[in-house]
This record gives sequence, C-alpha cells and structure tokens, in this order.
Amino acid sequence: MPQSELFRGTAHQGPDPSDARARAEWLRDELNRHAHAYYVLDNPSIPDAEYDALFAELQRLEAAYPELRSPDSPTQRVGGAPLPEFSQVQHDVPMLSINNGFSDEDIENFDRRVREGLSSKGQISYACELKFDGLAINLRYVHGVLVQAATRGDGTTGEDVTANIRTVRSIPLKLQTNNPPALIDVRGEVLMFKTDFARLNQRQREAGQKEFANPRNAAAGSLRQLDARITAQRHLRFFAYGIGRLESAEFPLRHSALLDWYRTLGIPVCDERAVVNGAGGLLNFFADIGRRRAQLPYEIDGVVYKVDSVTQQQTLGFVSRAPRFALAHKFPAEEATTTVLDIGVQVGRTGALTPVARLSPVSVGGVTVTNATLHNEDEVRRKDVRIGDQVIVRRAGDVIPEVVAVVPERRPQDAREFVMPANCPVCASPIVRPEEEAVARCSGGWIKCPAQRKGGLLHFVSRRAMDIEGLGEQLVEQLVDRGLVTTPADFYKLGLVMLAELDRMAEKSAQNVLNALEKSKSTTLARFIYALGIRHVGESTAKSLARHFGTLDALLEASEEQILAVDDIGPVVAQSIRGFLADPLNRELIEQLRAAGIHWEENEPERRNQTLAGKTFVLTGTLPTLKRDEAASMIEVAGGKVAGSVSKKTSYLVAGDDAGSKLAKAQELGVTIIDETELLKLLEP
Ligand code: 5U1
Repeated sequence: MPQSELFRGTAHQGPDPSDARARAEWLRDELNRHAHAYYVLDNPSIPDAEYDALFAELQRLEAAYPELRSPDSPTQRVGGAPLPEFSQVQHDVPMLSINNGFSDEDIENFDRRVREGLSSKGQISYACELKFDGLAINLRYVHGVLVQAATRGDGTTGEDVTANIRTVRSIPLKLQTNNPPALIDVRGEVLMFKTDFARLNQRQREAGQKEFANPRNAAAGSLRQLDARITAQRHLRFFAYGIGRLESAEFPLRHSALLDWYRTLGIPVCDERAVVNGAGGLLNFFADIGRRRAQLPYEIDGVVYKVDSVTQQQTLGFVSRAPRFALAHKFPAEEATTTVLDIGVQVGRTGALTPVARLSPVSVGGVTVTNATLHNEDEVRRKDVRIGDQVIVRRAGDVIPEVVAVVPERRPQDAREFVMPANCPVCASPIVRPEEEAVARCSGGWIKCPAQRKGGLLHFVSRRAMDIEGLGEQLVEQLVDRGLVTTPADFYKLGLVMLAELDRMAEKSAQNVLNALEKSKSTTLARFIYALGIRHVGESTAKSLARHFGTLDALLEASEEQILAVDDIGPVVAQSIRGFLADPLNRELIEQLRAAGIHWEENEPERRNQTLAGKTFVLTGTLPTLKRDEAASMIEVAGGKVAGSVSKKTSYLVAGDDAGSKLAKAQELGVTIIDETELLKLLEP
C-alpha cells in the first residue's frame, strides 16, 4: 500500500497467536477488510505500517502451517511462479455480447422494440451504466471465496486467469457477508485507470520496453501474463456489471438491485450509473456522460442500457448471442487506422520542430484527420513510425490528433525512416538540438523565421492572451506574408482600408477586427506577460509574475535572483524570463505596445509574509480544523519548510489527535511541540 496516514488508528489484537488457525482466520479477515477500505472505498482504515505488519505475520503463520493457507488469503495476491499456459474454462452460462447503437434513432428504435416486446404502453425503466474499455471477466465465488476467474474468450470457453485476478487489489478474495451464496458468477470488466496507464508506459519507456497503445491493451496484456507477479505490478481495477450462475440465493428482481447487492458484498461497482425512464432518459444519460467523459479517470467507449426489471429481461430473451434487453450506445470511435503518406516538420512559435505524420484522410470520432503529431524526434524513433506504415491514430476531445502506434505486421517493404532536416523548412536557418533536450529548434528566431513569427503573433492574439477576436490563422498568415505585420505592435497600426483589401475581408469584418484590437488594449498584466510568448512562461507563471511584481516596471527591473523568488519559478524559467527581458528588441516591442495604448491596472507588489523562513516543521496526527496538506502549504507560503520525519533540525512538531511515534521522537529530542492554535498564531503576519 502507498504511504497514507489519513485514518484514525484502531487497535489490532485479535485471537492469541498460540491458536494458529484462529489467528490466521482473523488476520485474513482484518487484511481483507482494510484492503477493501483502501482500494474500493478510498478510505484507509489502518496505517500502512500496521497493514504490512499484519500481512507479514500472516505470511509467517502460513509458512509455518501450510495447511492454513487458503485461496482467499491476501498473501495469495502476490502471484506465484509463471504458468506454462492458461487452461481453458467452460462458462456454465455463456458470456454474451451486446448489440451496439450509435445514433439517437438507434436508441429510439431499441426502446420501441423493447416496448413492443413487452406489449407495454408505458415508459420502460432502464438501468444505465458505462461501457468500460477493458476486458470482460467472470469471477466465481464458492461459499463466498474467489475460486476461479476466467476471461470471456469466445463467450463459451475462456482462459483461466485466477492467479492474475488474485493480484487485483479491488477484487475481494472473500465476499463481505456471513451468508454468501453457495456459488455466484460475478461478471464485469477489468480495466486500467488513465493515471496507472501513463505510469506503466513511463516505466516501460524507462526500461526500454514497448509502450502500450491504450489502457485497454495494457489491461489485456497485463491480465494475460503467464507470470502473475507482473500482473501484480500493473494496478488493474474491476467493475462488476452482470451475473452468470447463482446457487442458493434469490436473483435480485432488478438489475440496479443486483449492483446494489454487489456493493454490500464488497464487489466494486462503478458509481456512474442511473435508473431512467424511456428513450429520453437514455439520451440524457448519454449526453451527460459524454460531457464528462474526458474527466473520468478511466476510458469508456460508450454507455450501456439494460431493462431494469429482470422479469421483463426474461420476457425479452435473446437474439443470437446478444440479449434483446440491453444496448451499448457507443461514442464515435476515437481511434482509426490509416497510412502515413509522409512525415513533415512543423515549426512552432519558439522554433521547436514537431514531426507531423501526413495521413491518408481518415474519419476519427466524426472528424476527418489528415495530420497527426509525432511530438518529437525521439518519439518517432521510440514508436518506430516510418513513411508508408499503417498506424493507429487517436483524436480524443479537443486534443491534437496523435499517432499512437504502428501496426508492425502491415509494414510495407519500402517503408522509409524519418530524417530530421538539417535546416528549417521555412527559413532555411540551421536546426539545433542541445544534447539534453528532446526538441530540435530552428535557430532563425522571430525575425528570420516567418513560421516562428506567425506562431508568436497567433499566440499574442489568442483567447487566453490578448483575446483579439477575428484575427485568425488565415488573416495573420496574409498579414505576415504581405509584410504588413512583423511584430505584435504592428497589429495596432493596421487601418480599415488596408484590412478590407485582404482576401475574404470586407469593410464590416475589417471594422470588427479594429474594434477587437481597440478592446484588447484594456487588459491585465498577467495576460500581457503571457502574450509576450516568453519561453517556459505559461498562463500560471504569468499570473505568478504579475501577482509578485505588481507592475511591469518592477518586473523589467528584476534580477534573475528576484525572479527566482517568485512562487513555482525555477532557475531555467528565471533565466529564460531574464534573457527575454534583457533583449533590446523585446524591450522595444514592450514600449511600442505600451505606446499603442495597451494598459492594465497596476498593483502593489505582493508583500509576502515570510515569518517562518528558516523554520522546519513536522506535522503528525489529525488537526482539529486543518487538513494536513492545507497546514503544510500555509507553512510553505510563509517561508517555512515541512519535513516528513523528526530530527534535531526540526524547529516545531505540530501534533494533532492520535499523534504516534513522531510525537515520542520529538519529546526525546526536545523539539518544541505545538498544536494547531499555536501554529495559526505563528502564521500571523
Ligand atoms: N456496463 C456494462 N458493460 N457491459 C458489456 N454492462 C455490460 N453488459 C454486457 C457487456 C458485453 O453484456 C451483457 C448485456 C450480456
């Protein structure tokens, strides 16, 4: 378990260790209970160190008395020796597939068919869930103990992945009930969360191993490992959504009740579900999830609707291999396969060269994609993308389409490797790539390179910078190509006649641009700093600079050390800012922009309370009102440091309720111990 102390301590005693069987049983139950609190409820109930101690005790007991080792023991999650191969499992009740719908019309037709099948005049009640992009799995519990896990396979025969499934922490090895069914087949999806996927790919990269194209492939690849020890490192998750065989228990009468029951048994069920009425309810659920899809911690490819009443489900029955009572409403595919016709390079506003795959046009998520980014030269090599390859292209939300992976078996014999050009394709200046950087750059700069100029100008006018509506890519391109605009200050010299003469412009649109330019003159210092396009200065750094210095003149006069004192600004960023502001051309530009009338409200520089500078704090226990991270950031803002452990260098130990070993150590070392009230006093300016 990762470090966490966000719980209230509990006493852990249990039966006398001399009664090995009773002790082992108690340890198993305790560990399973805490693992559920941690992995399913996200609410740790015991310190990590205590969990580890209980775990180690159970391991010792099982080593001494192997007959006490049971399949539901948490020690069995770790994964044993590699399997020679997966054995086959026959599903007692076939694992069906689900029909797909894509349009509103498909959904309305589904609802109509259901109503006709049930001869119903009223609205149907549907259980709505997510369609996870993972791997379907059957978990068999006999008398409450997980005894077998199998993949869906062809629906009739799957693979036995029990050893691997035991390593999935959120799957209970034992159901949380004193009265389990004699047998239950729980069905659901094994998946990998987006953050775990990103971490896995980072580890793969660092180890020089192949990255996974998406979380689904990563989940499938991790589950179908012959060595369960590898699965154990992959952090898979599980959500239940169905049932197969059930013995000696009543089937719940509604699908939604089945999922509620699973919850009580400790089986993970996703919270993103609802019971709705009629086709309108289904479409509302789809729209709501669609809006929030990008923010979900896992990938989904649609939502699933099921008639909620199990009696009605039975009446509707099945067509071939899919039930009539269910439908997957799919989002338009975010990935598609196409051919790389060429690999070009695009020059950004900082001169960075981005390799871009020119693609045979393909529809991805309803949009035709002809270009996809390859990020940088190293990425092209890592993914081994060559001209002529078939590639998987991904376009998710507003993100620029990217090449995810090559389909290696479809590589033509004459596929060509990409070569980074030696000279800028736009201005012919030499390309440079410092050894420690992943990015190659055009050395021409803003003056020589029209691509950098256009990029910089577009950044200047963009919504989050000066927010000049109407100055889009095509117009900026024309203005630069005709030599009408070289620096942002030139925008403010444009006249009506000049603008109206440009392609696709007329007097009205020209006037709109002039109005937008006029409006942009009243701005904020943060926007202005961001608009300058200083390398490494994004919106948040620009805001910190504006807050810290208050006025542009204070920033212009600041030394590199003074810039370094700004929140979240490190040496590389400070050097870049200082370098930019020291350049006479940039100074001139700033003065021209001010002379053009750009203005903002100037503020007092931030007077920061640095009363805790030089002091080191350690936090322990539960504070009455502040959360641990709140207290830590308040100390840091006041110039203090927060350390994880007590030493002679600790200035103060801030102790709350249930303070443990840190309190004893502080007492031993004579460190000053204070409570939350005393901390708040110290924080007063
Ligand atoms: N949430 C969910 N996903 N999913 C996939 N429910 C669900 N049900 C399925 C499938 C294939 O099939 C049953 C309707 C048989």
